[in-house]
Amino acid sequence: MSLLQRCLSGGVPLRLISLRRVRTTSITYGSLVPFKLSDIGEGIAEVQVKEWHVKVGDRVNQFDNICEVQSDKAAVSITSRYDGVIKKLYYNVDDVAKVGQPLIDIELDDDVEVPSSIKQEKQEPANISSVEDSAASIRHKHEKKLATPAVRRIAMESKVNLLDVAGSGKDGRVLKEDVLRFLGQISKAPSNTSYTPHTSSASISKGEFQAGTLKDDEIVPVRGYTRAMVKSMSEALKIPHFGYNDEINVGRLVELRDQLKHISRERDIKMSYMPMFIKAASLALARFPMLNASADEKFENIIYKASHNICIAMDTPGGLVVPNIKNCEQRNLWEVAEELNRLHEAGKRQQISREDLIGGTFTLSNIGAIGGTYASPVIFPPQVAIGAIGKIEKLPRFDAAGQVYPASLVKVSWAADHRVVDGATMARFSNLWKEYLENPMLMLSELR
Ligand code: CAO
Repeated sequence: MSLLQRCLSGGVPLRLISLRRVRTTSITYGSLVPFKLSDIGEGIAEVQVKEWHVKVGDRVNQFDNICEVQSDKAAVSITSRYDGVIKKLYYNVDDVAKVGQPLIDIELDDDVEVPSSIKQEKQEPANISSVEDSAASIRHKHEKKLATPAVRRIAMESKVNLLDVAGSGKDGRVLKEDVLRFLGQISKAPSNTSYTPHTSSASISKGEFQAGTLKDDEIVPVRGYTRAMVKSMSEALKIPHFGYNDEINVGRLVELRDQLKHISRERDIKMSYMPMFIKAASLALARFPMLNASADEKFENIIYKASHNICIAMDTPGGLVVPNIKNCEQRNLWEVAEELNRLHEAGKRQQISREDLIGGTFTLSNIGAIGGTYASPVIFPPQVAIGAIGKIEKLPRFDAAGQVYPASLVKVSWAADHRVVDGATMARFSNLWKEYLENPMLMLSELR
């Protein structure tokens, strides 16, 4: 059956066919095809292999998940372009794979008609059609249930449609036990064995070890998010930093958050302090757009950005990553919280997309979620300002009547590019941000 016939008979979604602009030929293969790592775009030349979903000998179909890779910009799922049997994996987990080089060898099914791009691929490195393919693969991730070939086989043999099965694995991946649970062969309660991120290299990259486990020197390759940190922080060294610190009384903010707790449960959106810090920053940036800005390369113009794409420094198993919440100026508190929840969950799985990492205009770093009072944050180029928030603490302060009372206080440490922002501007911005947080009703009254 041709690919087009399979498509019309429902075997392959038509939408994907149009995405991939597949050209078919009548050539049949029973031969070994090297599946090359496609050009992922953005000038990415290499990626780190994070996880294999297949092994040698596995049968795969088009669009089955092959592996997860991580560049210094984003995590990407690679899916198969072919039906066939895996004959070779070129890399181990944590190896660096080069774009345009073979990732796996697949022995194609004998009776398969193949897109002409396969024929080309045997002679040429990854090209533009590969970009289309990888785009289709990524889109496909959202349109089809993820499962390994082995699980697909169990589902097929049991006549179970995977779309009907709730996946408890990473990204909703359907695991063997999900199918068995669906068939009533194991108990209903999901097991605790659902996806746990790969942590061996992650714990190393985060510099935290079990006490006494390091007996010899360990060489740790600089990979993934840490590579991006090397680049951006080296660039940041060129920026003359100006620092400014203040103390905020967040007593009313703590009350507000307590009041929102039951709605938070109802809506299933975690409302931490962070969305409030972010929203207050966006409101203040509307009055101080020079802090939501970047300079052009020769420093001849400063571009004030209309969108408040506020970056959040995020501590993840893979290290520091700084995704951003787009258009905070248009979102209410719950919408900011929802986006933060989404990014936080993706960060825990090291699955933050490229789209979430690009285009940031201003950064907040809530180091107080871990601890500490003050920090000296480093600007995230090409931005011009960053704020680090310390831990909320109960400390004695005087009220208006001169009486000591337990105040909920948090310290903020700002850093700004002194070529663009002067100290007085930074202080005025900080005062306004502080006012919104000390009087949350003022902040809420300004929300659209
Ligand atoms: N003071 C006191 N408590 C705080 C706090 C603060 N500044 N910030 C967060 N908390 C509390 C939260 O309210 C939450 O408590 P509950 O479970 O009772 O609600 C708990 O700490 C955990 O918060 P969280 O981390 O899940 O959520 P968040 O939205 O506050 O923060 C994120 C999200 C991603 C910013 C945070 O998890 C994080 O990664 N922070 C580290 C940032 C970092 O590494 N900065 C350094 C950059 S330079 O290397």
